[in-house]
Amino acid sequence: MQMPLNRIVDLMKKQDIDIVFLNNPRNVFYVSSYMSDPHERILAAILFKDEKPLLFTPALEENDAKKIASEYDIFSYLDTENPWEIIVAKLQEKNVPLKRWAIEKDFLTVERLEALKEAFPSAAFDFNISTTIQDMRLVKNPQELAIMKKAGYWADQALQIGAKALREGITEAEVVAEIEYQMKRRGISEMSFDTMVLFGENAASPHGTPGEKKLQKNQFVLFDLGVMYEGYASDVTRTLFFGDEPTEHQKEIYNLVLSAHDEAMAAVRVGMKASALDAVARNVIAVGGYGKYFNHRLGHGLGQGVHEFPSIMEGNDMEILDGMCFSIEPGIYLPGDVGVRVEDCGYASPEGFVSFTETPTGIATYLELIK
Ligand SMILES: [Mn+2]
Repeated sequence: MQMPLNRIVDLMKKQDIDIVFLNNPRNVFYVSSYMSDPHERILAAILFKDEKPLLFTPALEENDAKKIASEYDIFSYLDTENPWEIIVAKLQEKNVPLKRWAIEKDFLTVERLEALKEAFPSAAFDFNISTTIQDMRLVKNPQELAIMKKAGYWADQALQIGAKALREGITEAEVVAEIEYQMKRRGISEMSFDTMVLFGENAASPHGTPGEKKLQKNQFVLFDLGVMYEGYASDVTRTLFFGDEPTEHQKEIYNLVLSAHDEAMAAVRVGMKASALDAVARNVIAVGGYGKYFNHRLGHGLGQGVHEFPSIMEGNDMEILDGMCFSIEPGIYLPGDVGVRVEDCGYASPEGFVSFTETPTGIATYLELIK
């Protein structure tokens, strides 16, 4: 598969774009492999049709960037300098036509755009490269998939740590703290979102907040978590049964969610519509009598962020492509009673869905994890 930088240069030739200006750090990472959060400073990748691309970094990052973005000409600025003057001077030095610009309309601030317009008064800033990159990011290449598989491995590890921390009386917040502490000790510096651990009826809110609730026997424990690994996110949910024997009601809800999850996983085909996949899981839960308690979409895309495109939901007739990454996460939420969700993320392939996470999914998962 062609690398992102080359694909964008091809697009520039086709669309007659002279310059692509990227300053969303995720997009900069996507085209250069250099990842950084510059905060209020400027980080930019600047691409041309026939010239070596430029990477503009704060001076303190120049050496790090040189090690990674080897195909770029790297230049930088000090905090005491005006970054725009340096960028403009560098571009003028290039002596190439800079008539048509592609910019990130969802990211470039009005202030920065005005500075560019002032420096290049006869240029057109009309091409929105954000949507192009968003579409490119829908499909991951084999290297990206390999990294995401590792991110999934660490999410599985985090679930195991969480399961082992469970005991009567422990609070949700304490379990969260234990997971994140142990992950940091293992070198995972960032979770992909706030770790969620919810006990019993607290899990009936799909986006609940862990707090002081103490764990009691014979409750469900919902874990929803993920890590950032080499710039990519993982995301997994397991609902564990903590106790001796689930009630018939608990089993009914759990197994219905699990069937919806399993049937949706098995139904994934390259070329099917996202909405059709959502319908597979939704139908299982509706037939089981709990349709109105599955009150969110089946899944979301993920990659460098934990919520990207595509949305796996009713109304989205986008075709699922080979290499598209997304979650399958049906749930049933009965207010004041129980909440159950089972989630795996993976990608569509000609052989079907390939999951990034491997933690078992049955109602006895807790026992399997603490073995
Ligand atoms: Mn998710």
